[in-house]
Amino acid sequence: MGIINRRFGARAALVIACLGTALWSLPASAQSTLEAVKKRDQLVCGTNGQLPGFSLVDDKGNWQGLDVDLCRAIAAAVLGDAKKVKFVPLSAQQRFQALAAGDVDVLARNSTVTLQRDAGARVKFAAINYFDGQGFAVANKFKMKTLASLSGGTVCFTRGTTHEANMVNWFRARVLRVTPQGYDTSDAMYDAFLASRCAGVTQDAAALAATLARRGKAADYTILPEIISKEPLGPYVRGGDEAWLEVVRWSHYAMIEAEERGIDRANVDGERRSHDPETKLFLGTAPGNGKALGLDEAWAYDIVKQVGNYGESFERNLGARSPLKLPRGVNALWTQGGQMYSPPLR
Ligand SMILES: N[C@@H](CCC(=O)N[C@@H](CS)C(=O)NCC(=O)O)C(=O)O
Repeated sequence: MGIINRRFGARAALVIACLGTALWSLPASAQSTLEAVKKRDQLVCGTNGQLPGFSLVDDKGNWQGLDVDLCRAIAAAVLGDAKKVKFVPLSAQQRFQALAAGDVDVLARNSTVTLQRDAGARVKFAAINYFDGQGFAVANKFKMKTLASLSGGTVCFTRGTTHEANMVNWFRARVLRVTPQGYDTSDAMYDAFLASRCAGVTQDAAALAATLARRGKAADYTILPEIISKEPLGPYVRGGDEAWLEVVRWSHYAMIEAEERGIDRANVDGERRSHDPETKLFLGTAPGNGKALGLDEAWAYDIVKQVGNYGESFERNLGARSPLKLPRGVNALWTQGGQMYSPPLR
């Protein structure tokens, strides 16, 4: 009897232990980030803070940028108010750990989607909000025209980014050599580069153009023509929280879909009176999408009304209506030869 009891006891303990694990892991996902954000009535968004066009605090303390707009869109979708966001600046090196540890609800920080970042349980990418690639800049005085001319030289990069490995591999594949010189922040990297401590500097191409312009150096430096990698940038969320991943993903898609439908901040109220069944579903005057995501049916309307569509966000942060004047390029809608595409919102 003793044995039976002990056996039973051991088995029961095991069951309880397993149950314990299940219960232990349950609150994290059951008390999902969506619920936590609603309860807190604020979204905590991990972002860059120093990158013009993507996320930067202006002189008046306002956060601006494509990544900032994405966070505002998520807050509009979840809380009905795009202003209910707290932005947390994170360095390249600390960003994924900060997300995994629960310090932020979402990471929208010019972060490249790669297999090794996405695979595994820790973090998951939700969408791609800017297709970029890695570029290089050199001082005009060196009269370099190609990336291969940097062979044998020192190139500044930011630690914790995809850039070091991409660069070393590019030179190695061509049986050339480069000496990478790492810095903890891109500010430190640019300080070193502009003080001629490296022959070249490397970063995502949009960030490179933006930072040289912001530092008033665009005229003295050349961005070399080679783009050596794919850097699809997008928001990440913690693994194991599908409901939240869907909210982040579809908030981005709603901005794309609005642009495709020609719905913007200015006309969205008029569009809300539309009798077109698809428009009604999109803007929530016909129910379904909100319920599926655990949001108010007006979630997409709130995004467009308060933040705008993807094209509006692009133009004011990176494009014609911004100091950067970057072309839409591959970030144009798929209907205009670009890669921005939203699956149907139905
Ligand atoms: N997209 C790349 C690079 C992202 C990145 O962190 N870039 C650096 C510059 S190369 C940056 O934004 N630095 C700002 C900072 O370190 O404060 C990645 O995900 O690794």
